[in-house]
Amino acid sequence: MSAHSVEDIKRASARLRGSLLESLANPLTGALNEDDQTLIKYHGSYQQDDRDVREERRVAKLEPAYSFMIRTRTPGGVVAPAQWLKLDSIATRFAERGLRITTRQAFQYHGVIKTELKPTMQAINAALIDTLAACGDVNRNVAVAANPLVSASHAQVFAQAAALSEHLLPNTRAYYEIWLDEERVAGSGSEDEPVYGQAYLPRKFKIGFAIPPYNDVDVFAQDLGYIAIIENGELQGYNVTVGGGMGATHGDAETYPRVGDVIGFVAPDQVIPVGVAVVTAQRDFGNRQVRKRARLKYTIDDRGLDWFKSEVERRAGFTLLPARPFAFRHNGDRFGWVDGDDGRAHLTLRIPAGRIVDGALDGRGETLTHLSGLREIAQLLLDAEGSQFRMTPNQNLTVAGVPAALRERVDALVAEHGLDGYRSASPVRRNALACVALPTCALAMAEAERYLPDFVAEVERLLQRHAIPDASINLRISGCPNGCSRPYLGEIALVGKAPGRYNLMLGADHRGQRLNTLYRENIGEAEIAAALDPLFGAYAAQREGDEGFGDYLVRSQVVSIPYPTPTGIPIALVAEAHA
Ligand code: SRM
Ligand code: SF4
Repeated sequence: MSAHSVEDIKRASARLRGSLLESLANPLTGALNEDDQTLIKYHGSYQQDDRDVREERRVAKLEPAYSFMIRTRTPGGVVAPAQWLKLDSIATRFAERGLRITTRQAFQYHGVIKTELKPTMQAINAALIDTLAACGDVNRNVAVAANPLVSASHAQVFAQAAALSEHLLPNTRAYYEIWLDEERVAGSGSEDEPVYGQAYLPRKFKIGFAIPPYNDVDVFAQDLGYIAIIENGELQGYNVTVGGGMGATHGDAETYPRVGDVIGFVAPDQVIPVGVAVVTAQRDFGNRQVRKRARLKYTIDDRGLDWFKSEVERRAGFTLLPARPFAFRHNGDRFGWVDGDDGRAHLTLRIPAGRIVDGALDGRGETLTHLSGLREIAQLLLDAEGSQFRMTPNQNLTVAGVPAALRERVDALVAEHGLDGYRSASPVRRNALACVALPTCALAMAEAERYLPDFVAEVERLLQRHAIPDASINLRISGCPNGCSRPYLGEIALVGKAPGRYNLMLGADHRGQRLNTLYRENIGEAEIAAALDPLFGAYAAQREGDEGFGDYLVRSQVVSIPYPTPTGIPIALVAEAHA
């Protein structure tokens, strides 16, 4: 790793330029200079290497098989059919393993080699999509409830989220100079960054907009969340949440997942001012000495929620009103067709672990044509005004705004290309999430995406054994404790510890409001099945009504979690949510 701290690198980078141009031009290595490996994140890319072949290349005295992951900035995960076709052709031409929908409604490309980084970036921008600030210590892709076309106020929420995303973009022209050959002009390298300053934020920052009763964005996992309050079809404003986050480090009690706190209510025209107030308060008070303690959740725990709220109100110039009641039903997706108010319909498809490929899916032998199928759907919708693809925060895909006249043809393509898995998949399979993990993620300790098919099949087998195949349990796997699949909000979660070994976490609810807790530490596949089997048996026999698995485990004291969560939602609002 670089001898320089991330804080030093940011400050010395001339607004994120560093020596990226030189690094890209160096023909002697597939890697970047060390400091540039940090800076390229702000441009939406990570240097990685193929961990499957790391050892064999080391023995052969070859440098690691370097390549780059590129992540788009697509607020709310929206792309038009014409953009879809371009993104698809980029995947086919420059990347490996197809298109990957992320847990924040972005696309990731994996396996782009250094010499093709710039043409790939240019091709993405030619599709009118950018990757600026998709990674790094800045506000990341803004997540938005996945189907904002259902009614006018849903569309309004999306528009506000997109405006906030634009407002929080860095002002630097570095991105355009490096990737799009924009000419350097006077002032270049010292652009004014009123939101970020020259050191950007202490750490990554995430924002999500939820529309009850669905909590598909897992709003309580966001640094800053907006819960839309819609009454009689009219958007009234938002409850604001602060301080959510998943990341933790095994064995380090100073780090932990945390659900956000609701701090009050704002009107629609206060969305940007309150957002800027929260971001700049974190910029000025976040921990810049210890990166592991630099997220907003720790700033709030270290200084107190009341202090943070006053600081936000002082910066925003107004007082937050008391939070309004809301009720979440589920943090998964709604699969199948949903009718919009305007006669158009929206079809949500299950995409296993978000990976869209032609060929064999990681971890499974079966050959798929999902990439081709979605290409044909995009071609069909090219001239259908207002039709869109919308990625969900659960790695699935909504084909949105389909005119009634095209619905049958969409259904036919979905069936022809095996995209109709959502119809037959068990509820547990439909809602399962897994982060990327191996072979690309440098931080992975165990498999996640590649293990998901086997693990889901095992859970299905156990549920079948207890005659509850339709139990709707939300299940998540992460290859390490960083929590990219938001595992601590899973009713069942595996968090990677070492190859083939996981911490088994249990007891979250299925509304994304309560964190789970450690049930068994560092166990392998057989022990996980052995631990779950009796719990499923007891759940089958003792559950009350439509009680969720996590709620059952808490009620029956199999796991002990204070409810409401210690840092969580005001009791009055939880009571309302359960009414
Ligand atoms: Fe993540 C780091 C993948 C959503 C918490 N995450 C990484 C890196 C970049 C690994 C690295 O730093 O070298 C992973 C790249 C893997 C690869 O090969 O592609 C990675 N994170 C992902 C994605 C692709 C997971 C997925 O399977 O979909 C998601 C991309 C989201 C996006 O489009 O922007 C992704 N990451 C999340 C989420 C979920 C969310 O945001 O809703 C979290 C938990 C929420 C949070 O931030 O607290 C998350 N990722 C982390 C962390 C822990 C941060 C922390 O506070 O400690 C890291 C490690 C870090 O930042 O040091 C990390
Ligand atoms: Fe990688 Fe860990 Fe995130 Fe999975 S949870 S993608 S293993 S950083």
